[in-house]
Amino acid sequence: MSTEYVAAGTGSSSLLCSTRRSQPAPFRDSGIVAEVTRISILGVPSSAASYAAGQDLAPAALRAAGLVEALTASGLDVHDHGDLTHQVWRPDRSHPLAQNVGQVTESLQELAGRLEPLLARGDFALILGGNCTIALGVMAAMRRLDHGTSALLYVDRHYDLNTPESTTDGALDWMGLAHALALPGCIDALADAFGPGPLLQPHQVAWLGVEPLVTTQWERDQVERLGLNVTFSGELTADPAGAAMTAVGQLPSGPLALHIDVDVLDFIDAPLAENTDCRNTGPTLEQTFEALTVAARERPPRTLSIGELNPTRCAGDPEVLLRFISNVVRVVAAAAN
Ligand SMILES: [Mn+2]
Repeated sequence: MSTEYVAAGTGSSSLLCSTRRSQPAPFRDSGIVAEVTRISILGVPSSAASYAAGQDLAPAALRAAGLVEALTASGLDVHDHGDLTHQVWRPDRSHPLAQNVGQVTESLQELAGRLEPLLARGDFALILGGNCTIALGVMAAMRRLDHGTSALLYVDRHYDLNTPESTTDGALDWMGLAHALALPGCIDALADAFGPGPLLQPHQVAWLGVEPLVTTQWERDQVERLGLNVTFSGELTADPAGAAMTAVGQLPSGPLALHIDVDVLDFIDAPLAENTDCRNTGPTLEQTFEALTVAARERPPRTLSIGELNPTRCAGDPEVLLRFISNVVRVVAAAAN
């Protein structure tokens, strides 16, 4: 397929350089200059779990808009490992309620396999999706590390707890955490793809930014039944730092993964997400990344994964990609120092 529309908004990386802060990220106030953590970047250019093609173009769009240069310029030791297998969504008429489940599973296994050695040597990993299902590949790699009970701060407008039985659209990108928890009705091939038992126990996840109006009854029933940790969109918008502290405080103390679905953002403030329903609701880009930065300072994470960014959405507002990159740099710097 043509990737021509990737170029939208990518010609102004010089603007990023002029607006980005020029000082290196400050070290923690211990008075000791810490060793800079190596930052490893992996792209997962897949839209197989989407409603349509588009998210597969996000890693290239972020790089073209200057992501790597912005991280390097902030004093970080950055290693870009390139992209995993490119997958473009197409209708899967053999599995209408779990579209492209084979491709999705292969992509996540590939991600887990590539990520594990990077995490094992102590790198911080920045994973550029792709779909929100990448969080499963990240948590699979974290589990293989065996560094204690890992934790996932999942920043998303949705719970992603649907199953092929709870909805009719067949898009796996809002079924990922259902499969991580191995909820009833999930596809075994995906739920069992990372080894025995559920990939995650309910207490290992804290949701931040959920909008109750877009949850399904099935999802609300699971939240109630399992006693899941949820901090809602209204709380995130009213007090980003407080909401982040609440969510992090709910998690076990092992290695932490941060994940953001950009559909948590008010689409009019930051038109980045595949989902265009989030207009004039939800936190701004700056509020959301304030929360992520506070979380990263409170408990330095091992990974940050980005899901559901469709670069065609900001073709008319290319600067939003530069704002997004500046904020990603802020979180990575907070995590790495
Ligand atoms: Mn979402």
